[in-house]
Amino acid sequence: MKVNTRREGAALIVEMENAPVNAIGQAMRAGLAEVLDSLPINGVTRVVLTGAGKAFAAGADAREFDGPALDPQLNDVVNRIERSETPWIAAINGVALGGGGELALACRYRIARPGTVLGFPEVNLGIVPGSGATQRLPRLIGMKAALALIPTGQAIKAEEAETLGLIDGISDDPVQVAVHLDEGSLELANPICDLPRPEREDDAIAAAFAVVAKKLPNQIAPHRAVELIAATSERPMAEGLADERQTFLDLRVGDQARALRHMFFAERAAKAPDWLTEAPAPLDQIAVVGGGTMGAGIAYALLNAGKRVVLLETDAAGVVRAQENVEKIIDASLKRGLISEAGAEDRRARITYSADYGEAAACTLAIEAAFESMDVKREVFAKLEAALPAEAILASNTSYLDLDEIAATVSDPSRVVGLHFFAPAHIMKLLEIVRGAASSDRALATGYALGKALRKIPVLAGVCDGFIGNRILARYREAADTVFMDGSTPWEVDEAMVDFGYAMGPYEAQDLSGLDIAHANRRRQDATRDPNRRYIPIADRMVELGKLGRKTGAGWYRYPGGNGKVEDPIVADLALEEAHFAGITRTDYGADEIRGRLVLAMINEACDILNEGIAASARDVDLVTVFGYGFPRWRGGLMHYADSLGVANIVAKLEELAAEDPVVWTPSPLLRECLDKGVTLAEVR
Ligand code: 3H9
Repeated sequence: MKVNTRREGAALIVEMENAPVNAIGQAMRAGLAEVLDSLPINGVTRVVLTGAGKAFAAGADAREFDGPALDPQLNDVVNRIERSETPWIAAINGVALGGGGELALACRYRIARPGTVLGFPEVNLGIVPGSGATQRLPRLIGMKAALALIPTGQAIKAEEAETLGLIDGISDDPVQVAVHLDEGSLELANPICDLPRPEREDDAIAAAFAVVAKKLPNQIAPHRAVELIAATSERPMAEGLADERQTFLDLRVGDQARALRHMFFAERAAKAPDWLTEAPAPLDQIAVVGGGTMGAGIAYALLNAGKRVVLLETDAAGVVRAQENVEKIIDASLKRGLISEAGAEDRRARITYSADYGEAAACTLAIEAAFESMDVKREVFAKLEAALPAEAILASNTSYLDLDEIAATVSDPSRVVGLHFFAPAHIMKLLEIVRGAASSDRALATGYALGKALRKIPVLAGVCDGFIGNRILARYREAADTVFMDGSTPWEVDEAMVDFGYAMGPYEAQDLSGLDIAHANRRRQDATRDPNRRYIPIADRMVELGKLGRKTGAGWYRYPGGNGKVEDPIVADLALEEAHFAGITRTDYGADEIRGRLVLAMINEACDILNEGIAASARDVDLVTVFGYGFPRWRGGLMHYADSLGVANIVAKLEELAAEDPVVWTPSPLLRECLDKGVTLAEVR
């Protein structure tokens, strides 16, 4: 990490270098301070600040945020640049984010390459900008425009930045433009600190509070960002800067910032492990089997990634349905402006629908997303084996069936791997790559390569009922049903979990996916269920009553007119009845107890999953829960949250609950291991 300088005529070119994105760490700040110390330099009339490689600077080095703030501080460097007698010009050669954008705001003049991304994404790390963006940006582009960017972390392209007045020009060679900028333009450019305070815009402030409450609920930083920007019209710059700095420092050490930082780095660490050196199968032509919701979503995700797709169905009617399902997604994407008409046509040109597996003869990967029945899978895999080249990888999207049993249906089971997508498959980022007993490294590498092509978050999982995510989900739902049977209502449970940070509670979510799906799953598990484990029959009663969720107009809630949900007293009565039959005296659980039980049930199961090696690390569980199951990102994922509670506290509460039901609540051996070793869950696995 360094700062390179060179002279070009009357310009001193200062280049920040810290591959790959020029994150601004201590050494870089020290380098910039050294340049400032060296000024004025005889014959130098301007300093041109730029970045080495493809980035200008992606912001402060977030890796430093776990320790104390080290001198020199970025805000001091930024303030000095702004006040420098030798004017600084930002030649924004590539991405300028966070502290990178703040350095640019300290300059008198800003020129960016076409298409360059600029923004202040600090809220995504649970902090507000700490080097003046909340104060300088409103002065430069107005309060309303600043409120549209900083509180949501919204990044924009150079073209829009120019329209807003955030930058002064666009050029393919910003450094040369800066070197040759006429003195007049430079002299006219005031430092932002000398600009008048922005006008107060009450409507924009109210709108910004509403947006962050809706889009980033429960998060402190976005709300504080709005407050800091709103106050710019009322107080001097120095006062605003001091408040911003203190807010940044306070938030930086807070739980939300720690959790979001953890997720930021976890997301980037989600890639093929180093031991996986085998080359993947080519991914140009891919077969998808089954054109239902999941298969159509997978096919569309592949089309988005530029692949050719053969979507296979059982018969002509299935082919028509498959095409309709893909067309629905294309239409929705067109309506939302995500793709153009030409983009839609391009996608249509790359997909073939057929009931003839022979159409897939050139495919090197097949993803089966057919009906969840072993007989169906057996038939599909036999047909795939016969039709595709011998070296093609055969993947199953099964959610619950035994991948090893599926693999055993083909003569070379090493070709088989699980690729578990989440609905809607073209939107949800998680991809569980399920490693069967025989899965070859090539099959796994193909899964990772596909994950990369689709920009998914890949997580390796072992074979068990439900893999990582659905296994945790099953315990979450079991705990919810138990709380419901023993004292609460579904809406109390949902409210408790929404307050925790989920977008919706377990009952509303089940209404969306359909109660029949979980029901079919329970029937499949009847033969293997632990007879000592308590079984809550209310969901079965719901299915008997035809209350399958939104699709039937009623599930745990009623949806009159197909719209907003209303509580259904009949559902609450079902619990009263079942509890009466079972001789249970119901208890009135408060929201804290409900939340505690549901979250602990998940943590305990996740610990077993880690202990059995089904998930490789606590970080992987965090990725699964956040990217596949809506666990609040700002809590850092299930295991990060568990560590914030403390293993000893978790064990104590589980032991208390185990007195009630030892089968469900006995602490996982992994928790005991953590206690014995005195380590956290993140440290133990
Ligand atoms: C801030 O600026 C606070 C200031 O207001 C105040 C300070 C006083 N730090 O994403 P990629 C690493 S807060 C450390 O895979 P891409 C990343 O971990 C900051 N490391 O590439 C990865 O490492 P590895 C505000 C960082 O091309 C490598 O760089 N800024 C940072 O897909 C490549 O990253 C942000 O929040 C960082 N700030 O995307 C911007 N950024 O190779 C965060 C990246 O070891 N960054 N790394 O896995 C991004 O949004 C994307 O990285 C970016 C590139 C769009 C730049």
